[in-house]
Amino acid sequence: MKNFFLKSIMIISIMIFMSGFTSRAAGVNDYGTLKVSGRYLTSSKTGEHITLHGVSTHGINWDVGYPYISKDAFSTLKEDYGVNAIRLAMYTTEYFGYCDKAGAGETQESVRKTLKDRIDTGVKAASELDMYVIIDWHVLNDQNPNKYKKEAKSFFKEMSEKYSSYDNVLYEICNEPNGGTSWSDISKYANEIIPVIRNNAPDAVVIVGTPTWSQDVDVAADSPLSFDNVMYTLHFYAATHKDSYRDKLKKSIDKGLPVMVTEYGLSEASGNGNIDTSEALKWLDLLDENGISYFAWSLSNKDESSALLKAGNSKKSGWSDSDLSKAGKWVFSQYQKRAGMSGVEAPGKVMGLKVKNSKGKKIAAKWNAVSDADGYQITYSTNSKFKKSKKKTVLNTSVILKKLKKKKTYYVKLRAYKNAGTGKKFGKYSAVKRIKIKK
Ligand code: IDC
Repeated sequence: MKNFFLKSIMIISIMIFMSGFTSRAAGVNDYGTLKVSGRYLTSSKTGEHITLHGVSTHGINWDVGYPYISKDAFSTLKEDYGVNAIRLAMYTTEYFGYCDKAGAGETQESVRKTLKDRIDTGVKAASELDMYVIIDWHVLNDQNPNKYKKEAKSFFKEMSEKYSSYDNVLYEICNEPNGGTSWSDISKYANEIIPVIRNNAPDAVVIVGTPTWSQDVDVAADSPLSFDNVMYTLHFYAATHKDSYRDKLKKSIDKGLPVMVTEYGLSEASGNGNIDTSEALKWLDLLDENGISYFAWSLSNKDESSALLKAGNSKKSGWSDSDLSKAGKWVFSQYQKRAGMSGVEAPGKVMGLKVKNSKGKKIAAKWNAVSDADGYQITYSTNSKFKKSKKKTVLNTSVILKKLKKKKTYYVKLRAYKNAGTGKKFGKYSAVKRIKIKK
């Protein structure tokens, strides 16, 4: 009997160890701060080359952007699709951006506070999920980053101070200079902003936009900045930007420029219109061959073809295929492939979920085993739509949920998963059970 007990403990410990080892997407915990070495992003812990397969929010000042800044949304991106980084795009002008006049009932201070709170939610969610995150000063309509240089300085001073102890934050100091802004204009701006960031966060990677909506990496390659740990931005929209733009990238690669694609779309440059998956594939192949990181524009349900969710889709996390736009399906299946998640069949649906309220504000849940599962993810909330839900990963077919609120009704659902590459492949959710906490 004693022997059996010891053996079970050993087996369980090995299982727990292995699950921790194989099911966690390799991320910030493994790699630590990122560092630019030659053309590559590398891990300061292991020295490995790292590529980020990320998603950009739409503008975090837009109502089609900020609702997706949450731990639930980011964890869906990570676990279901193999995404390992997020870009928080904060417009400087347009739609009550950071440097715009405030709308009715707001002051510029209150607008800025709201935007900074959203960034904070995003940075913390990414950090808890072991994901990298870019804080993007989204210059677009304002064209020349020098226009709001003073604001940029104080913004990046504050951000780099606030997140100086975070090892997952990267700073993108000007999204897309345009309107004739030259590389020398951008360099002047960067030479003032980078020291401000470095003063607080000496090791943080800084990403610098390039002329003509961040297309001219070849121009930047001719006279790169004198700072270490800097990357240069290239953006492409596959239905508009094709061979001639890839040639610019190739030139910059030949000159050894560290490039990051902090934005790309399958659509036309407008963010709408046709989507071109065959050009997009040529791009991703070229980026992969050269170890370049990329972020898809955008995590939004706006009615435009670059949006990754279907127009008007109401789900804010936990998407399934039918919630994704054409672009979303394509982008996420590419990411799953690269994360080694494809080719793994989803496990079956969980049946027979039973819940009961055990003493001490707890729920005891059990269910039938799914034969091909590596584990289960249980989700519970006091809200029937699972808003503000909690999640727990379990290896057995039962669990006790603790620290619940007395007299509240809880909703519980569950799905099985199989480990797949750096993520998990989930099966369908069980039926939802509800239970009131009395004891
Ligand atoms: C687009 C959005 C669109 C919005 C427009 C203007 O998709 O909903 O109306 O901006 O604010 C970029 C920009 C990025 C653009 C995107 C598509 O960085 O802000 O988003 N794009 O046009 N550069 C090239 C394309």
